[in-house]
Amino acid sequence: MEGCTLPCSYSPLPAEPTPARYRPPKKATLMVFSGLLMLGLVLAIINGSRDSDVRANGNASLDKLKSSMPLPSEPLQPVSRGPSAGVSEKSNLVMAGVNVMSFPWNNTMLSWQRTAYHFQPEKNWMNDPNGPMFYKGWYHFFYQYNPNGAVWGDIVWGHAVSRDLIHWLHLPLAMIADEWYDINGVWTGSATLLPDGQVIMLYTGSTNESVQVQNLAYPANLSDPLLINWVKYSGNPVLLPPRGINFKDFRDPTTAWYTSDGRWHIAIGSRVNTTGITLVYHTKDFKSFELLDGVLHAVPATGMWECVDFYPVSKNAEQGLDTSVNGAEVKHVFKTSLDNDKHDYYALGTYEKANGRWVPDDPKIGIGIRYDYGIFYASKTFYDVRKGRRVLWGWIGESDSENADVQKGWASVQSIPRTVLLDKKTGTNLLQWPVEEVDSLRLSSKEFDKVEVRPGSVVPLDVETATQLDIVAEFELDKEALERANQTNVESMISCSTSGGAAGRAALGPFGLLVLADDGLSEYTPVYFYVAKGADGNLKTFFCVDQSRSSEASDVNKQVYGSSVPVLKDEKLSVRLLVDHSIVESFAQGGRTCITSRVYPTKAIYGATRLFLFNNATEATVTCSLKIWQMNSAFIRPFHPDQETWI
Ligand code: DQQ
Repeated sequence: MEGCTLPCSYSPLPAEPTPARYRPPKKATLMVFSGLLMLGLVLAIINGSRDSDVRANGNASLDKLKSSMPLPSEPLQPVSRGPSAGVSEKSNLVMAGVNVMSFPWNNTMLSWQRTAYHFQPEKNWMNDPNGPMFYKGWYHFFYQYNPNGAVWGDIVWGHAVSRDLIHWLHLPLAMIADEWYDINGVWTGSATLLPDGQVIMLYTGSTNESVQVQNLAYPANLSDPLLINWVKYSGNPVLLPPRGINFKDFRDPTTAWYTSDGRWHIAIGSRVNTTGITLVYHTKDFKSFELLDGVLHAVPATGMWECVDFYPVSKNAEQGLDTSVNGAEVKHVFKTSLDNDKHDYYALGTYEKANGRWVPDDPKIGIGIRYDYGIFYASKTFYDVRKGRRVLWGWIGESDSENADVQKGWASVQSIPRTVLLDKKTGTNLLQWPVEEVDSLRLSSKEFDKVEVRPGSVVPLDVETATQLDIVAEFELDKEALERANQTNVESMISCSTSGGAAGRAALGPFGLLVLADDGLSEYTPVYFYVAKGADGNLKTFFCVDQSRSSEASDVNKQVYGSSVPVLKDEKLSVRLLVDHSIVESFAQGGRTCITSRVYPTKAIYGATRLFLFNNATEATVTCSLKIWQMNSAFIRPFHPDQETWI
């Protein structure tokens, strides 16, 4: 075991982290520094005007729409519990430190927010996905879970199994906090399936003195396909924070990968002062580990790195790769979750076999690009040996108030699992797409062919209720308007939010869909494109979600999310949306850019939920073709032994 026995003292490490390479054990490397940067974002409150004639008129100007704000009841002052406990601030940083008025939520409204086909425990708090794997015919999903309430704390491992990644059976808790080395929390970890059939689970434990250590667990009975019972290794912990690393900055071991030196490697997130870093260890038996020299990756001013993920993607094939695959046809994805801003970032690069270095394709990439521009954190992939694909899970937190979470008795959902492939057309990003099994929930569908949406108009789409939908849409801007459009300084737009959200009008946008809307458009959430012509004559496309009018409640996040998205020559603008009550997952251009939002309407709920097209461009008419499916609910329920043949 590397490091010292607890409690131990730490010595400084070199200020400049270096790339990972093999080295003799016991070299001190990093320096301790405390302090977390919490980013407070400004709550966007945008007024509009109500126009109840919109649906009757068919086309009405979006910029006339207004939302009526309810009268405040009592002031709400969110209390941060994460940093005091070391990790996992509630994800809604937008509201942290901002005084907002709490909305008088009633049970009818809150019950509607529970999702129908996203994974959720029956009650209480959930956060990170842990140890996903496919084993003996079952997908296993573990997750960070508080069995005692709807806020983060008392963390143990929840466990569920599925035949298809959509319908789930809840199993008993896999691991509880019952040893000195995890008594303050059984935190995040990953599974490794060894070629001889062993299942290795490495996870972070928060000890009786709140030191972060790595522990080993394994199934009690490998012939049980449900892997119900887990054994914690008697020699735990298997890793202590190395000298020079703060004892609260050492967590979340990855799935291990095997290299030609005959050893398994794992990565663990940490930091040196404000530089986020990833340590790499190698091992032969998962009981004794050796720290490698340097780091896999480091980026200054990014703070603590959580839930690092490291995996290969194929440069040519449309298939996923097992975690140990490497070679000329492979790129390696490095992903980290920034504790500072609660976002996941990834970068593509090459993992050099000879020296164990990971070299980013773009030396200037820094922390990389976002997996998802909305709420999506602490994600983890696994290789699905059954279908030969890499599957990504992400924790989707709440963006309402903690009071509301306590009232409804649960908090957080998991994303629909996404396949991950390299975008072969650009070579610079990944494509994320809902696993094909979600299509099995599709019920009746409606198609709308070439709907013309004139500048400044809203068009209702008659799909009856619109709380559980799968929407596939393509948009085309009229060519004349594209040619006529003036060139602008697109760089000055910077982001979706600085271009004024869905209400900010320009020649070529915004245009898209209004989801989770009510008939009178007092509440609606635009998911939209925004095209601008740059000074060089080239078009730049943004993909955004505007939550500013999503709810009449004021104690929910009203941010505008989004980013620019590459649109290649001859590509149409395309989007897929999965709407499931309070969650909307949006995938633009085949999954090149994704935005997940949590939406908490007060009126646009149950049978009152509607769907519209809108075009707030001043010049261009937009033509849209869509196919929209009503979505069934998934079976997500407790397991009973007589259901073993289920599905
Ligand atoms: N959540 C876990 C930690 C991890 C954090 C604790 C990320 O292991 O760093 O619940 O959300």
